Amino acid sequence: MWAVSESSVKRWSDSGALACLRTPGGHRRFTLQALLDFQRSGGLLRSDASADQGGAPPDGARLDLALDLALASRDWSRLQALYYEAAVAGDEAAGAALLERAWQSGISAIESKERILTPALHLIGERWRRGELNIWEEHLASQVTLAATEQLHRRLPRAPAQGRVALCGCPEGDLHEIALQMVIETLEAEGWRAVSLGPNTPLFSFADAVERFSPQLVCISATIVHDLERLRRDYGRFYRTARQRGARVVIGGAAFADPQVHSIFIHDFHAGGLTDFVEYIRREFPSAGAASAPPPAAESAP
Ligand code: B12
Repeated sequence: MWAVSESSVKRWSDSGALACLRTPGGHRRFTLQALLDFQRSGGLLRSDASADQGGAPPDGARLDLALDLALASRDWSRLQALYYEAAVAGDEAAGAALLERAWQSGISAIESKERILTPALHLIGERWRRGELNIWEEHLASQVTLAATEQLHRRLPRAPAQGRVALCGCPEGDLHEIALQMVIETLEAEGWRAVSLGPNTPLFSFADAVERFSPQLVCISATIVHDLERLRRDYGRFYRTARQRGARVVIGGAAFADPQVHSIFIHDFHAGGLTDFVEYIRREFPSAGAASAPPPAAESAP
């Protein structure tokens, strides 16, 4: 964490500057709070820490420290900023590590998605719009996000399968697939089989897929609308097919803020985010278990 030698840490703890607990066998144990207190009180700076390494701690160690502090104090804007830096730099390992450590510190996968990734991506969009970010940086950030969130998702527990199927996709002309992936991961954590049609799926084809998979749920994520008239034309058949097959239709995404788009997409539920979405599916499909709660912070990594 501070890139100092073991003997420095022993010296600080023996002098009482860095509080420690002793195991029955005499080993030192440090609570996160004790480390943070020591750091805040300036102990690290006053010590001969830099001399151990012949200078200031390396960037990696400083980043680790910043992340630990932000996680310990649930400093969401700092966490967003740290994630933003990793994403725009195309640093998939750092993005994945941030999500992993957030999980270990008791932040649920949904909370990470809603309170860290989403605002960071919105900021990326805003900076791109203002000409402060290059398109390639936005592309890198998208790739990092898709990979990092999937990496964590693969390692998390899932509720037992209930034999339920959800069909998910973005309408034709919409290439924004990150929210879609978040929805799919959320469903899988809840024990659903989520069939992804991916971004840019024509609605008439969505309707065909409903006939093929007979899902209980259809989830549409729309960020932008490409051809409003075409959507208007195709949506009617899609919705009728979904209803006839007994599927509920859930919509979400920035495109539905437009009243014209909203009025075309007749739906059963309009999700503002993932939290209200999970509440909805748990309420409407009650036997689906819950697996998205994080472990207690004291527990070891999953
Ligand atoms: C990444 C990105 C891209 C990437 C997408 C890569 C990928 N693989 O997905 C690329 C580079 C392809 C792209 C392209 C374009 N983009 Co773009 N993009 C973005 C950016 C930065 C992030 C999008 C994102 O992933 N957000 C994160 C998600 C998780 O947040 P969210 O959508 O709000 O979703 C949350 C909730 O709404 C909800 N939710 C969403 N959907 C659903 C669905 C269900 C069922 C449920 C339950 C919940 C749910 O859950 C999420 C969880 O928090 C946004 C900025 C922004 N404000 O979002 C711009 C943004 C959306 N893009 C924009 C634009 C203009 C474009 C282009 C037209 C640019 C161009 N001239 O080429 C193209 C259009 C491409 C196309 N045909 O779709 C504009 C749209 C403005 C507008 N309203 O018209 C934005 C807002 C940027 C800006 N500030 O101007 N983009």
